[in-house]
Amino acid sequence: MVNNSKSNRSDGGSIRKSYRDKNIVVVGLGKTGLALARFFRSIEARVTVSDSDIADNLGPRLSEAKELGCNVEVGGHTRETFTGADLVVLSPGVPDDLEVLREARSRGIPVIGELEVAAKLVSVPIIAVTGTNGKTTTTELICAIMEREGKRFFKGGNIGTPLIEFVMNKQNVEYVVLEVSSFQLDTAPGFHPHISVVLNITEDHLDRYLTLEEYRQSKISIFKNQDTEDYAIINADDPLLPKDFGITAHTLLFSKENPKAHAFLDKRQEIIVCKGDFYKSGEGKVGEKGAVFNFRNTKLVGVHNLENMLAAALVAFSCGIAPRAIQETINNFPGLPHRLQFVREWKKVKFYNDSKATNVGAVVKALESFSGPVVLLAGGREKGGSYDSLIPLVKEKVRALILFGESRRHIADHLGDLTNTWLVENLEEAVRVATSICKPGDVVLLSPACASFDQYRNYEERGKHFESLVRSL
Ligand code: UMA
Repeated sequence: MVNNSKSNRSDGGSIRKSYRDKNIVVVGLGKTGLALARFFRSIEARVTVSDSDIADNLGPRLSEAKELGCNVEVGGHTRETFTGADLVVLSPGVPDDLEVLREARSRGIPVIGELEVAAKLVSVPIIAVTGTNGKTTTTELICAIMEREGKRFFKGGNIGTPLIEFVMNKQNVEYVVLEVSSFQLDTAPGFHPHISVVLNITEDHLDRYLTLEEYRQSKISIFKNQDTEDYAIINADDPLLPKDFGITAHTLLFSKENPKAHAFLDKRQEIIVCKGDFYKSGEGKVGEKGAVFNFRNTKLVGVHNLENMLAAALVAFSCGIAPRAIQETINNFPGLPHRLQFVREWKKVKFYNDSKATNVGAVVKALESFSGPVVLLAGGREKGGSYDSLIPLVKEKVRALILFGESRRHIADHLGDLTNTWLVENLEEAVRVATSICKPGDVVLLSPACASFDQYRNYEERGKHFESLVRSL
């Protein structure tokens, strides 16, 4: 059971004071950079914001940074700015191996990320969710359960609102629930969540990490500051996750099949059973055998969402939340946009938007969720992973593969011989081809395995475009 006095153990006042009059360089002027600038200016630090982009593209954020009294450097990061700093704080999207950062570090100037700054100022238990896929859904599920239980919480991190915004607003909450990316973990050496969740690890971001092992180390670093009073919630089925060895926190496992796990699905894949003594002292006391939940009325599609729910249920139990709130969440959670989202049925063909599937692992999960023939639309900007894990599923389930965007030829080289394959310029053409070849009973699935940046601003824009094309059929 969570001890509510537990936190990242801050003496907020003295930490804030220690920043006063310091020269702080904030790198990146996106959502995070601007929130950092506001925070540091509010406690009278001297702030320089440095962004590699040009002023025209930074728009109102640049104006606000100036109004806050920050010095601004745009169009690149200069050595002088960094070597004159007392502290450098990075936005998550800024690679932490830039030359200017190396130079600063070599002079003993600390270089850390926003999460490191913010988490030290949080005085309630932090629940942190990471993994390659399912982070956002699991974070939302945890928050939905908390809402049903009447708990007060802040939801943020990679999901959208930087933690530093919460720190500034001083909201009165019982928990902080964070989605945490590997980028954020890399620059937060002191991060100490009370409950950490690692959902899965598959290839992603290999444009930023040299190897899968480097990426894995980044993800599992979430456990490194946890102690025996903390909880580590881990997917027992994932071969890349360390189970309990080397983890000091109380380890809770979830599994799609293993009844020895603390939460698992039974043979009908319908029921979560949570058992063990970790929740017994809480309001969620449910007896020796644990609690049974059914998915009869759920709107969640896909096996991966069952895994996400297992993890969320373990978090809830660790917080002493009553089983009722978990079952109600299973029954009512609507799913998230662009994640295996049902769009419409047209001529007995079901269309699904899974634009958020920007890596191969996510497409594997999506294909595993359908039994019938799938017309798969994939492509975009590659992140450097291998397509091999898709081979058996494409052979088994994909009746046609329609590839679009920058990566279409490369994907065709790997998967094109396995099924009927079309190469087209863009999504518009992909939908046109899909509608000309699909048959009643098929699923047409946009699950791109790639980022969207070759043709769109983000995956949301790509998903909305797909939906509008499908709705106008
Ligand atoms: N920039 C530099 N120098 C560089 C690189 C970038 O100055 O070398 C500048 C860019 O010009 C831009 C700014 O940095 O102006 C952008 O910073 P950012 O990429 O950190 O963007 P934010 O708006 O601060 O959003 C970040 C997260 N973005 C990334 O990790 C890429 C958001 O996650 C997160 O929601 C937000 O902080 C609040 O915490 C998004 C994401 O794509 C959703 N995350 C990745 C993912 O989920 O796969 C990890």
